[in-house]
Amino acid sequence: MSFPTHARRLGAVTSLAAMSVAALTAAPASAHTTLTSASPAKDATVAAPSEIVLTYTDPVRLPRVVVTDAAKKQYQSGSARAVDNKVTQVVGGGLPDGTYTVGWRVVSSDGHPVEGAYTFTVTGTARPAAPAPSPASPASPASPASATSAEDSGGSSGWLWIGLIVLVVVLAAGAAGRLRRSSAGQD
Ligand SMILES: [Cu+2]
Repeated sequence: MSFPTHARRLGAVTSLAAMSVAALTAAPASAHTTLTSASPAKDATVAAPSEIVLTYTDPVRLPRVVVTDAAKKQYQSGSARAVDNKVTQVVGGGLPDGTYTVGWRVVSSDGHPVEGAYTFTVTGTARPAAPAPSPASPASPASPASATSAEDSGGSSGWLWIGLIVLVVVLAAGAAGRLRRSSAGQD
């Protein structure tokens, strides 16, 4: 007697639950934010950027941006900042030429996390080859330094030479003395 009533009520509750689940999943989906534009843009070829700017359809919170090259090396510097619907991520150093992946994750205004990734290419980066002429100037003081070290290492042979010169001087003095004596004897 009470069983069919209970069953009917259970059926009603179940269908109501199913409807509300459908409503919950359908309604917030439209409120999910999406990435509308990015700088550098998706698939763009650009000079090395100093920052990544991501623009969304709605205000976002708790942004996280990771910039990686083909070798998975990361280039983001510090944390991403979110102001309204814009996320800014500073990129450390100059990006060498290559293809980079921007991986991002934000929390929508409806509380749902949204994430995505895209790539862009850097080309024509001014190489840090500019300091190349400067190694030439430290190189010139380096050569006298290596010359003195060469003299230092030849120290033992230097004493040998001094001894040899002293010997030559003594012999020459003796020869001069003999010459002087012999020439004096001739006078
Ligand atoms: Cu959502």
